[in-house]
Amino acid sequence: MDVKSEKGLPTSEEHPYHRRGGRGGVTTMGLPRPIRLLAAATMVLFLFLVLQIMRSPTSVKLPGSTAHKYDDMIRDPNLDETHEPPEPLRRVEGNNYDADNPNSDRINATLLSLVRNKELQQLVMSMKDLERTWNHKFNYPWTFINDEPFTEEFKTVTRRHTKAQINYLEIPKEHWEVPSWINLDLMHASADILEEQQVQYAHLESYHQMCRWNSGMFYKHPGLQEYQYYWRVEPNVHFFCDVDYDVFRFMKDHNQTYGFTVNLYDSPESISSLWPETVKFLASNSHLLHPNNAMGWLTDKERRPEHNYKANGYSTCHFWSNFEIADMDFWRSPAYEAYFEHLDRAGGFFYERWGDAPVHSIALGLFEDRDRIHWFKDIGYQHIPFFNCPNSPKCKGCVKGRFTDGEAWLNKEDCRPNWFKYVGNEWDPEDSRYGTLAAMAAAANATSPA
Ligand SMILES: Nc1nc2c(ncn2[C@@H]2O[C@H](COP(=O)(O)OP(=O)(O)OP(=O)(O)O)[C@@H](O)[C@H]2O)c(=O)[nH]1
Ligand SMILES: [Mg+2]
Repeated sequence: MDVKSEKGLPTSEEHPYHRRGGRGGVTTMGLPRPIRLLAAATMVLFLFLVLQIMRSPTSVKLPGSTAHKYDDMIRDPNLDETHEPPEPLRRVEGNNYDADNPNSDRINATLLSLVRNKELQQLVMSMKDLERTWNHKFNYPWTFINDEPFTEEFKTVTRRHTKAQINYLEIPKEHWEVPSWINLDLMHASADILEEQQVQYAHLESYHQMCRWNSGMFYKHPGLQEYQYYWRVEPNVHFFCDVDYDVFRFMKDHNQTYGFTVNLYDSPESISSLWPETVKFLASNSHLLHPNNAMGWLTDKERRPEHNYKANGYSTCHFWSNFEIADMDFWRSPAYEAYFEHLDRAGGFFYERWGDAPVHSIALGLFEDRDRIHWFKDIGYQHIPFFNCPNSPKCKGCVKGRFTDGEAWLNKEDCRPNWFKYVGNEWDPEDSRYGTLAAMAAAANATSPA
């Protein structure tokens, strides 16, 4: 712009800045045209960047400060390069994990799937992914459970997809049926109200039964008593990353109770009295609260105040339980048993639509040491419509850092920032929780029998 501007500002030649010129006293007008164009483009780019930083919704990170680092999580931590968690990690060496090795290094753990005969094809998809990425190396047994007998076709087809042992179990009627103290008229009337509030599956009785069973029954099955750890697998889920260590040994060696991949907000309408019932339970059982609990994560009302309000004090944040790698000793503990019993008697599995995800998550957040809850960041996972997709050369088939492939508003459902804020991110070297896993492994090592 070498001409006089309409506002009467001096031309570039007259303007004091230009007259002063750059290094060596060369004026801008003295530079060749391509250099001037380059300078102008650099200036525009600089202004654009300044504008972007000023428009950014989060506060600028201060070095070493993690306090509000994840408030809005403009950058998904799954974009950071992801490696394996810390040692000790058990790997395949020779035949130590062969399916037919009677003295293998496997521990008492199983892949576990509640599934219907009609979901065979979807289950096979899940099996193929998990066998390809992990279990063909470690050969942990599969356990399929159903409220009806499995068909021969189901058995024949599933056997084709693994070298590992398979258990086919049927759920005892008394574990599955609607309990005697539930008033069926009230249950149907409540389902009408839930449906008006757009709560999914409100009238689907089996869905309520499934949620109750997953909350407080599955680990009581006689066929599971020999197992301590399980990896829950649903039909129609996907696994994207090669995992080259024994995840069950990882849980044991690092003193971990529960592992998740996705952390979400729940529909508050489906659980309006879950937190009030929990508070009632705590009133007479406060001694069960773990000193290092995750109460802040459970009760946050800053991020989605309306959720906390509608759920009467609960943030609704939960571990998405269609993926769980966990220690059943926690569910089998007197503390959890008492809590489940209280909830079961209150009736919310049928008068509302309490899910096993918020029930498990609240129990873990209250009664377990929060440092014994692990984010399996390195396990690429999808259950429609959400993902956990890390940035690692071991992963194929998902987009790193993508949380959902559904509508954009679904991104709001991600509750990880809340988890990071109150509990921390064990994978982030700048985070106070970094190194926890190594410390837990040292503690487990110190207490394990020689
Ligand atoms: N055997 C049996 N399994 C069930 C029943 N209802 C649900 N399941 C299983 O329980 C798990 C959860 O059920 P889903 O229908 O996937 O529930 P969801 O994940 O909340 O819902 P989607 O988003 O539709 O997948 C799956 O492994 C199902 O196969 C049932 O009545 N009988
Ligand atoms: Mg499902």
